[in-house]
Amino acid sequence: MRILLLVLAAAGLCWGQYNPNTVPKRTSIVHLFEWRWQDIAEECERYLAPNGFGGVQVSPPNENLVITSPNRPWWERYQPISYKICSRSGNEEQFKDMVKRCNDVGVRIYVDAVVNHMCGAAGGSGTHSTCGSYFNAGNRDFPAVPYSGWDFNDGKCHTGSGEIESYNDIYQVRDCRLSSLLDLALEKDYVRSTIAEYMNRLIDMGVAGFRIDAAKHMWPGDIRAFLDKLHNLNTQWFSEGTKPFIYQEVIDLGGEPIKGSEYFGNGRVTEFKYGAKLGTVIRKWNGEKMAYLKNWGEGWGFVPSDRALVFVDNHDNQRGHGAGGASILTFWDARLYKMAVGFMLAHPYGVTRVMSSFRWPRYFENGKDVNDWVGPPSNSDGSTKSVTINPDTTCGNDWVCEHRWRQIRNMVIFRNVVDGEPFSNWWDNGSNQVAFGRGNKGFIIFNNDDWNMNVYVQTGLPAGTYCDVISGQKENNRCTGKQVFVSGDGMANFQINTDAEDPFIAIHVDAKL
Ligand code: ZXY
Ligand code: CA
Repeated sequence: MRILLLVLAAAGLCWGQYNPNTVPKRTSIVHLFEWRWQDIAEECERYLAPNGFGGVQVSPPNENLVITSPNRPWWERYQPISYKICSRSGNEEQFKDMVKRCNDVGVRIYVDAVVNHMCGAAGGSGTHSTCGSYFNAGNRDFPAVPYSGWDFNDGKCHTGSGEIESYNDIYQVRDCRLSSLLDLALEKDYVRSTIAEYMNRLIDMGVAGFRIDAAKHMWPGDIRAFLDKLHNLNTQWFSEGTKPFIYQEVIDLGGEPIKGSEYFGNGRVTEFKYGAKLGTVIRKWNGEKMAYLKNWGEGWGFVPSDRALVFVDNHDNQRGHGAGGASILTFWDARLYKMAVGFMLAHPYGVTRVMSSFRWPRYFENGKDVNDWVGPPSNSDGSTKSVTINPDTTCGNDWVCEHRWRQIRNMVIFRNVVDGEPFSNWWDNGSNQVAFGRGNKGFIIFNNDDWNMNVYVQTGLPAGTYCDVISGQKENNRCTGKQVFVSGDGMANFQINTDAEDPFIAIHVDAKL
């Protein structure tokens, strides 16, 4: 019997890696989009570890095509040239130093793995890549990997253009070119092994997991094949036998034949409906109201909580295109955005990822942001600017640092405090005033209606005076924000005016005075 169980475990019955491998009581990931490795190392030590962040999703670390028309767009990093660790974020030595320093303070690193494709078919030839490696896109030649013509799907794709022409044909979506990107032949053992070797190099350095970019465009079995070749995590920081955390970017908003559920065997999937719907509700579009959030999660047709990686916005859909479209809330709509992120972090559903962006010169023409391609803050030589920290703890050089906004940072802490506690004490007014608790550890209440709120509700919390962690926080046993008085029966009075700077209040047991 014992042997049988061992065999089943070894055969991968429970292979899929759903656990982010964070240290206990650190539950959220932050995406430090386009940050340099040196800046991330500093941020782990000076900010993320002290504030209970579990890990960082980093931009693709491998060598990519340098695109100058338009001038260094953010999406050039999604056009690989080789698997050398060499990008605008830094070199291999800097990457290794970041992984070590972050792990040493208990903050995990997750790598964005771009392995469905290489650069675009029209990428040309030469050495205009971030590490100067030679390539010839026209001949499918990437000697720095190496990949050659045999390693691509040109023969397998049956559309006239070689491009994905219909998302209703699952064969096109997996075997043809996405946006002209040269599509790797992932059924080949050589390609699978080459990808696994790249990922294993990162695992051995100490990374804790991967975002699998464009997973919808790869067969689930092909992903499984390269995941099966991966090492366990580095035992310098992780216990023996720990598998890398896997979350797959599957944009499934419904209406296409490919479903996120096809990928559950490999790991978690990104639940894009989450941010699209939450944006619609908080904007009060299409007759939506916050009262409907009572059964948020699976009740809204989302994937099971233990298979979901969730976020309010991501690096793609924050630009007004991509999955979710105009409903997506971002830092540009700061007041509503903070409510959405607050709701997400208070709610038990999924593994949560907070976005941390750079500002760009957003400019709409005919409803489209013509600057949606603009890359990170950079110097005239194209190098990425460092993240500077202002005296008031905000970031400079056009780095937005949403993860440092008081309301968001304190809700990351809230989620850690209430970790494992059940969704409880839901209350709503039938409109846009809602509240809920997490067992007897935390409580949050929103007023997104156009009138003032003054209510007595059950918090589930022990009696006492609590500090609202949205308007302020507990510092030296004082409260810098509003105070909430919970009586012996758990009831408390909340007043939130419709024009409040932040129309929500959150309290938890670590902010009890
Ligand atoms: N790009 C612009 C110009 C080039 C890049 C564009 O108009 N692309 C066509 C429509 C967007 O399609 C893309 C999708 O995923 C990508 C793309 C991409 C993944 C990559 C690299 C890419 O172009 O260039 O690694 C995509 C896939 C889907 C889907 C929607 C979009 O339902 O299954 C973009 C780049 C978008 O808009 C992009 C880049 C990286 C990402 C991502 C989106 O991780 O999620
Ligand atoms: Ca593909």
